[in-house]
Amino acid sequence: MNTAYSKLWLDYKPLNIAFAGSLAVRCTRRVRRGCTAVSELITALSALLPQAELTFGADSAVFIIELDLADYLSPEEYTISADERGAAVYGGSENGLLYGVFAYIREIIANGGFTRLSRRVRPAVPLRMLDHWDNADGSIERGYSGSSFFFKDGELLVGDRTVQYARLLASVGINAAAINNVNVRGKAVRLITGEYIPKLAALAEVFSKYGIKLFLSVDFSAPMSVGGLPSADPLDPAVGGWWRAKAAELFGAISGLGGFLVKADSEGQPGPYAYGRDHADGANMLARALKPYGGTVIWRAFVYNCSQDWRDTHTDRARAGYDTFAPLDGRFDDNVILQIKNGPMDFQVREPVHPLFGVMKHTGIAAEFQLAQEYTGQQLHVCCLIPMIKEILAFRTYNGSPDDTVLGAVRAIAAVSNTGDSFCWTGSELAAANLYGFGRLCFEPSLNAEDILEEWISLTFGDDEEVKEKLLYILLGSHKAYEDYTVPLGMGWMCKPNHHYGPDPWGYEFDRWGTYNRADREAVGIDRSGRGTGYSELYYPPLCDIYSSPASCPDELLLFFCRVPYSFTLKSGKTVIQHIYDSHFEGYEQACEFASLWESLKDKLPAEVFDNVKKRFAEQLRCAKEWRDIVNAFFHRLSGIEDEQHRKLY
Ligand code: GCV
Repeated sequence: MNTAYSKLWLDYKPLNIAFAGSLAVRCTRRVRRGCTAVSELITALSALLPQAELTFGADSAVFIIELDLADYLSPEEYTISADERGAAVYGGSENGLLYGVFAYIREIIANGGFTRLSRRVRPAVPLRMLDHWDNADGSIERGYSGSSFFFKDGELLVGDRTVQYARLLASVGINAAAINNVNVRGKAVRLITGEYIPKLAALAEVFSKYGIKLFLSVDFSAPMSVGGLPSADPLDPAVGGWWRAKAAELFGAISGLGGFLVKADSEGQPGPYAYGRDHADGANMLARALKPYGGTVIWRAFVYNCSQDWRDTHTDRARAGYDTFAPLDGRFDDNVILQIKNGPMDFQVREPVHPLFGVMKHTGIAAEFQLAQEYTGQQLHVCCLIPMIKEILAFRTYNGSPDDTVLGAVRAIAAVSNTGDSFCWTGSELAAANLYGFGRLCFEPSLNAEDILEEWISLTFGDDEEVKEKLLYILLGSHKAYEDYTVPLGMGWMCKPNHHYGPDPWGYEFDRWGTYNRADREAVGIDRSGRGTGYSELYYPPLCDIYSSPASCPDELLLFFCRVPYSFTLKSGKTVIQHIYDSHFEGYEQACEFASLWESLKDKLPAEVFDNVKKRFAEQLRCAKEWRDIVNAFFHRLSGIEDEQHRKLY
């Protein structure tokens, strides 16, 4: 494991103000001097104002930090009241206080000193989580930032880097992390055994100091693979008993354990189907084992038939999650959270919002995003996901609830982490914007994406206006550019199979994964209306009507929902084929502009950062060009229709 790491947005630099004298920090009675909030405040103040003398407990304190355990603040809530002379930060618990301290530090940096400020903030959702797909051998499934910093050769690692990671997460309000891959393989199956418990307890202790609950991905068949039982049938009393004993052992030894994350009956993972049981039977059995300890089972809704025949035009992978879980609504115990991917397929650059968010009204649900850029350029391409995440959280399901948005429906928001042991944690420095922004958005979804990104840029790169302006432009335009030069109009899945990088328009077309574009000489896209697979009917009105007709379906999702001839005219006034050509040329041009803007910042950025991202831009341009030329050639040959602008098509 690479032990060197950057501090990312927590790399505090001295403020550019003349400040001498002393700063007094007073903690009221209930705040422990050694608590994390106090130590983070001290760390920040000493770095921001290195010339100041820090003292404790003076009556005329500059900083007062106070714990409010009464009714006034909820546990993770904080208030800040500050002026030019100092601040009082209150928290509803030590965690709330910690969030308040980090928020106040951000303000000091943003304002270049102490200013008047009054703020009361509570997180919008109770569980804000990162899911690591780290394997016990140290590799990371869909990892683009090096190796795991949690595991190496079967060992669990707890060290400085773990502490720094916990700081990073807490500073943006993330309060839970599942440390291992949902595909539980190899030694990870044994993570819930005595072999790992002491290290897990040490890790959970680090996490707890930063208000982070530890989650473990578990193998549903662990009663067999670990326990030696003949079955993992969730309704078999011996199986339930085994999990109860296991929960007692784990929760007894690991304080700060949050619960289990489970991928069952999906892509080869074991699950309740083997015993004729359903997902509610499976999830509830585990939930009951965890219940006495306040534990939570996070059960994934990513379940579909991954062995489809391309000739089968009736089975629609997009329907699978809904068809499996909607009938189970109301059957899950209250400590089960059903984790639903943001779209019905698999983290494509553009998908409709998953219809399960509207229909699971009697189930605790979580939205799952993917910061790891599996289908969005693998951290070699810049692709900022924050505006998209914000848009999805604000999406209205029209399910009749007073707050009918995705945000209003969820109890948790999770994301597949984009981290690894690379020096900058996320492979590319620019990908850290996704990590930062995800946490900030989960905590305060009312913030706008632009403000969050601007905040991240200043904390990471300082206050230079040119840097801020150019990076903001790149980040905000990056998702559209990626979509344009890869798979516009909601087509999805034109990437190379398995590793999901680079273009291959028919790579998935005759494969078993249920991911088709069905492009032929006449038309492209899939009819998912009532005349086709019926998927669009899984949405409440008016969405079902909007999505079911090419005349009303938004352009950006047209080919996901509808099958149309290449000559079909979009709302933009262009034909489908012309849009495909134009977007590929424009997306590539846009990527070139981003690369040259980056080049222009050479003298304003640290050399290692500049070089790392520069190399990635070179690859992005190579790959974007390849996407442009291959996808355009593919559709040109199929449709036989010329580009109106007579650009070079291969
Ligand atoms: C962890 C996709 C990815 C898999 C991933 C899976 C999931 O299929 O390609 O690598 O497995 O999603 O979310 O479980």
